[in-house]
Amino acid sequence: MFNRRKFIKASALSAGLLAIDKNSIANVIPHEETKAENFPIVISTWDFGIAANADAWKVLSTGGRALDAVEQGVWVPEADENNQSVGYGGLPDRDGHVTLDACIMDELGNCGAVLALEHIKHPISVARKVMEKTPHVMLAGDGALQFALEQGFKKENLLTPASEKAWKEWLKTAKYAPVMNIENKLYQKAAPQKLPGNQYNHDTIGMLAIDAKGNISGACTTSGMAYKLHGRIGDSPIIGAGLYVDNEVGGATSTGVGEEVVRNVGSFLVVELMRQGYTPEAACKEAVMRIIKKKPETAKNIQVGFLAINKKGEYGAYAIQKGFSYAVCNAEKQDLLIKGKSYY
Ligand code: SD4
Repeated sequence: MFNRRKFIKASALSAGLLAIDKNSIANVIPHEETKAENFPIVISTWDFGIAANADAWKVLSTGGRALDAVEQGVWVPEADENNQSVGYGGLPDRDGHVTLDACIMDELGNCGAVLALEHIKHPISVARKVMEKTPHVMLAGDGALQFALEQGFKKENLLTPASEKAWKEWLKTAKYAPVMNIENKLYQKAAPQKLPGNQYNHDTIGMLAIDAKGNISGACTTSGMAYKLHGRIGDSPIIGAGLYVDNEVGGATSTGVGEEVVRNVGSFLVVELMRQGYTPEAACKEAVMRIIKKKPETAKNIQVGFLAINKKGEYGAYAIQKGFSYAVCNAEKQDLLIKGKSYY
C-alpha cells in the first residue's frame, strides 16, 4: 500500500531541506474541519506548499511579518525548476513564452500584482514592489518587465530545457486539454493518470499567513495554464479572484481553472462569506458551489480549489474534484491535508 508518511519524508529529502525540522515532521492526514490554531501559522496550496511553508515559517517563527513570510515562502516554488507550474521552469504559453502571474496583499489592504510578466524569476517580489513603490495595483506585460528591470531585478531565461521539450511535444498535437491535480503526487499515486510528456501540468501556489501579532497576508503566484493563448491572464494575479485578505476577517486563495474563479470573484466571495459567519471550509464550499451551479457541465471536467483561513486561525478548503492538497505549518505541526471530500 502507498505509504503517505514515507512519501512526504521522501519529498522533503529530495528538496534538500533536511536541516529544516519543519520538513521532516510532515504528517499527511485526511482533511477535516479545524479548530482554532495558535499563531503564527501559514497554509498553502498543493504538496509543494510543504517546502514553501518551511521557508515562510523561518520568518514567522522569529517574529517576522506575515507579508515577508508569504513572499519568502512562495520564492521556493518560484525558483524550483522542477516545478513546472510556478515561476522559473514553468510551462510556457502556446507560443513558447513563459508568462507569470502573481499578486500579494497585506494586512492593511495594500496589494500589488504583475500580469503576464516574462523573464523575471520572482514575480511575487515584483508584485510587492508594485504595491510599495507605485500608486498602482497592477502592471502587465512589457510595462511590468520594464518596471522590474528599473527596480533591479535580473532578466533571465525562464524556459528550462524540460519545459521546452514538453512544449515541443505538445505542439505536435496542440490540443488544449488540461489534466487536473497534476501537482498532487499523492493523488496521482492513488489514481494514476496518463501524462504524455507531463504536458498538462498547471497548478498555483496560494499562501496565507498569520503572524504573531495576528496580522494576515497572502501571496499567489503561477505560470498559469500551460499552453494558454499568449496574453491570457488567469485568476492568480487578480485581487479578489486568486487572492483576497481582509485583516478583520481572514484570507482566501484559489487554484485551478482561473476563468471560473474570475467569473465568480472567488476569493473575495470566500472572505465575505466568512465575514457572515461561515467557517473557512463552508465558505470555500459555497464558492465552489457557485461555480458548479452556474456551469454544471464545465465544472464536471475541471478543478477549482479554494483555501481559506479566518482571523481565529481556523482554516479549511474545498474543491470541485477530490485530490486537492494543502500544507499547514505552525509551532505544533507541518501537515499536508488532502481533500477527499468534493462535489464529484
Ligand atoms: C490559472 N489558477 O492561471 C491558475 C492555474 C492553476 O491549477 O492554479 N491551475 O488559471
